[in-house]
Amino acid sequence: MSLAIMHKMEIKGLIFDLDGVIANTADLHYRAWCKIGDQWGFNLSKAQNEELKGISRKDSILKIANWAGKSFTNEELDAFAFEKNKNYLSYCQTLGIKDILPGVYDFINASMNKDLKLAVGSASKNAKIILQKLGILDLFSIIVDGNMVQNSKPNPEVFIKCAEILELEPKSCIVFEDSQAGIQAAINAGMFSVGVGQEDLERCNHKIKNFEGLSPEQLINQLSN
Ligand code: B16
Ligand code: MG
Repeated sequence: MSLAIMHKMEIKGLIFDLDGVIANTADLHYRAWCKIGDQWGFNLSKAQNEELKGISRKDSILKIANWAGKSFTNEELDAFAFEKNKNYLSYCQTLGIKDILPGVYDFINASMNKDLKLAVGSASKNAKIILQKLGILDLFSIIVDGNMVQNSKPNPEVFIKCAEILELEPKSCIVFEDSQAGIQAAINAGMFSVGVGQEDLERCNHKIKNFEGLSPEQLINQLSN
């Protein structure tokens, strides 16, 4: 049996990152971090922000303080992270169906019709709140979020946990990710990875601009080629 056919037959589960894959929230995280940086007279660049994607809130504040050359106690860092989250959630107030990224809703529905098992694997502790606001919380029976894992991406913990709950082998799963840390987490988990949005994502098996017009069959075909 050719490798291509084997791959097609083996894909049984799809694991979606949230911020930047399902929802247009990556810019809101950036805005909220910039507001913290501003207080320290530090400008968080877009390139630095790319390194924060997929990274936990605590690890993000540590990185930003380090870039800014600031040294804080643990309590101070927690207070900044708390403030960032308060601002982030206030920006999320107006989130709705319009903020689901192009084609995602149709792709998810088509995947369910093909009996593929679905999960969300996100570093965010706000994942359920965000999915609720988008109106698609009910689409996912399995959500592994930042409250359920100890280690940030690129550690594979979040995706391994998804596969365990889905009762699938990692090699039967495709991960959709917008961050380099997330792509590396998928590789570390032994899963296929599809980079979403960013042209310059490295080491993923396949890249898509977004899900518009894409069917699960097409995607699995493209992955196999
Ligand atoms: P929170 P993802 C990640 O979500 C974001 O990419 C990252 O920017 C954020 O810091 C992290 O969640 C933690 O989010 O502060 O809401 O717990 O991309 O893994 O869905
Ligand atoms: Mg993301």
